[in-house]
Amino acid sequence: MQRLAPALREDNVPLDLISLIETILAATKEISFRVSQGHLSDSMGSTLDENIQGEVQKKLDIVANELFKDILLESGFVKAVSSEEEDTSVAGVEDGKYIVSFDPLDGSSNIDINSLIGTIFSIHQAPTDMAASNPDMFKQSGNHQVCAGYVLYGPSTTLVMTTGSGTHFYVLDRTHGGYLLVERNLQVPEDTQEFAINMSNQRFWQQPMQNYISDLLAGDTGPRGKNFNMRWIAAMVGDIHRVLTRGGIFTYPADNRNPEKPYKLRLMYEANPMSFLIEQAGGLAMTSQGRIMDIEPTDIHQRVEVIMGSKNEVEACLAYYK
Ligand code: AFP
Repeated sequence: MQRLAPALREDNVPLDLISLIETILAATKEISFRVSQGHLSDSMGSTLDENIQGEVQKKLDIVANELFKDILLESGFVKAVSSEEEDTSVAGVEDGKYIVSFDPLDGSSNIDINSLIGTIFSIHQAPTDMAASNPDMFKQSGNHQVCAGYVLYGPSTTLVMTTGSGTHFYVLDRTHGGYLLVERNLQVPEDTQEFAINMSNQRFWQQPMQNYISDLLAGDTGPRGKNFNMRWIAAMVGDIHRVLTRGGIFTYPADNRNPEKPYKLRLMYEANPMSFLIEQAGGLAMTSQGRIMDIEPTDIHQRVEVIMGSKNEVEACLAYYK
């Protein structure tokens, strides 16, 4: 099996970007170790703090956030970082060539129950005409990502990443401490009979999503003429990993629980990187209005509607909005 750096060189990834990716992955190895230690490490449980998103921070959220921030800012490659856990972006070096957005620990509610969690990251070129302290550098659409990926801390620690030449799948080999390529060019099957949505929010959804899910639930006697199964991991990394490996549709639709906050998932830290991975694997990544990666961000913590996965199923869902 091929190691990470030669696999990236084969895709003509620039050497400084390879070094940056290796820097990010060094931090994921430490997180992977802490996660595998579970309650033996002192990172379990909640803090008394809330992040900018209004969510209670877990200790491991903070540990992971500090680790990624420190390792990236010390690397010399990075002009600024932006994290789901930080109020605003944090400046690195003025001549850094890249900016990195990350969700240090996606699926935090799963930490204490020993279920799936992961790290999501997205890399853009740093604009040369803005200071490192300017958060506006991050207002770039997903189309401009040069790399996106996630590390899933599951029974095995897996990395799924794209630099724009397909979506590739690696596993952390603890015997030599590096990520090994196990599958090139993942392909999301075009059709599926599996969907992922938080059903407990059903009463808050807009009518098109209500109608779509109700037709899936009607099964082989309904308009879709086939049965559908449902999965919900409560960590987008886990749900998207399943979609990338065996197909499916994943959605976090708009809802009217709080009129000020119709969407849950974050554009920079969740939706854009996952969209890049899904599209590079032949799937679709949309809102009900268009491609997620076409969105021109107005805020680094912006939230967005998400409908992504198997091409034909995403199209079937979007047809309800027309
Ligand atoms: P955290 O990053 O705060 O843990 O949130 C995870 C998440 O944003 C996403 O990964 C899940 O799909 C979604 O929230 C789960 O939300 P529910 O609370 O609706 O299950």
